[in-house]
Amino acid sequence: MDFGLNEELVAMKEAARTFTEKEIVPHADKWDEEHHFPKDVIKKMGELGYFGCPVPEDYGGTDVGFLAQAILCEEVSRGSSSVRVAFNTQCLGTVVSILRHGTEEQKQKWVPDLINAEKIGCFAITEPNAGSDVLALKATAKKDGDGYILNGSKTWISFASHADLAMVYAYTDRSQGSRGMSAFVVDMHSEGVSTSNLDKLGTRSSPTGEISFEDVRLPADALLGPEGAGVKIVFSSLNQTRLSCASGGVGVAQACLDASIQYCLEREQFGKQIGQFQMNQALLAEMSAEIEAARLLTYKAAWQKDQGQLGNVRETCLAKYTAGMAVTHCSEKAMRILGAYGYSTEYPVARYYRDAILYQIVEGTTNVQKMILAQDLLGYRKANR
Ligand code: GRA
Repeated sequence: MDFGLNEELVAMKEAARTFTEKEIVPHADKWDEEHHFPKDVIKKMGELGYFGCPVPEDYGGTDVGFLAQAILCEEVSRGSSSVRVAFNTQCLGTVVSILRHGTEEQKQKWVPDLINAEKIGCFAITEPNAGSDVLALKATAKKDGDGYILNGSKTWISFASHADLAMVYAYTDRSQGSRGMSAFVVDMHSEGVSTSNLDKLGTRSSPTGEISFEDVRLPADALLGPEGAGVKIVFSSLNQTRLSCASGGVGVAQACLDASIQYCLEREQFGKQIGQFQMNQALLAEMSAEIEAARLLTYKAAWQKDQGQLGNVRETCLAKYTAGMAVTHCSEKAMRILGAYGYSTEYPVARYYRDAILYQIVEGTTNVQKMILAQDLLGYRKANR
């Protein structure tokens, strides 16, 4: 067992930290305030290969793996939780499924543009009445000649209003239950597609919206995998996107700890640095323990994926759950250490606090992660596939 990162990973981590410090950190609060989507920065990340880590070189990737991507994702998230979302839209929630289930033509057609961020991606699972209960989604894709006609409404879709391509899940045959769901790659510029933006508490430079599909004509090659494979594709895709939530949570938690340490060393009260007070010391120590645990679980889940275990639902849930808890605890502790300055918009801690809670909601709530883990422990439903 080796807990050290190799030289290549250390160099990538340092380069990502420098990139984040230069391109993201100075602007992140302003972008958040203005609800600005930093598409140019996402494009730069695409050009640097950030989204192509688990992608073979034949499709324009760097093939350095999931662990490498998790490390980059943590560093980026340390600067902006909003920018982190691009790891899912450009790779884990789109490209990884296309690589696993697509034909050679489909891979060539979509993968290079998504990982370069030449095209913006999104993935559309959630509907107004289908959140945790994915199988309750209502969108339909009816066979029409060679292709399909897509109808339905999706909501809470990251990057919806900027997306060129969407992974869309819809029923092709309701009578088949879960086996009647199919996955499609939809050109978002097709006739009948419209989007609208939603407002939210945090992660405000990652636009989130609704998508309406009204009699959208899909060509035959929009179907990913065979008809009916949608349920397998969606759950295995969530098992990859949850990895970026885990590393994203670790990144924001680390940003909370960094800001807390800095403030503890700067601020003086009662004639000494506030870092001298044991109650503040306890908060820092607790934060670092939770972050380290979440980071190790995240590295483990990513490492397993690099060994080919893309069905490691249990370990990915453990990482996502632990990181989600760590980041919310750390953001609250940072707020307590910074006091009124934490609550003010002068320091980024207020943004971390607003962004943190998302990690307990998105890509399967904390309760869903617990359900998956407990059902596996009890032998009711095996998590790893
Ligand atoms: O036996 P079968 O053929 O009916 O298939 C079942 C099962 O074998 C079927 O799905 C299959 N399956 C899987 N296949 C491959 C289940 N898990 C996997 C897997 N990992 N790989 C139905 O399975 P089931 O166990 O009966 O499902 P269920 O009881 O309906 O649901 C279980 C559960 C609650 C855990 C699941 O639905 C779940 O994970 N829900 C959470 C959904 C979620 O994470 N939603 C987030 C949506 S995306 C998002 O938030 C992003 C938004 C922001 C953004 O755009 O970034």
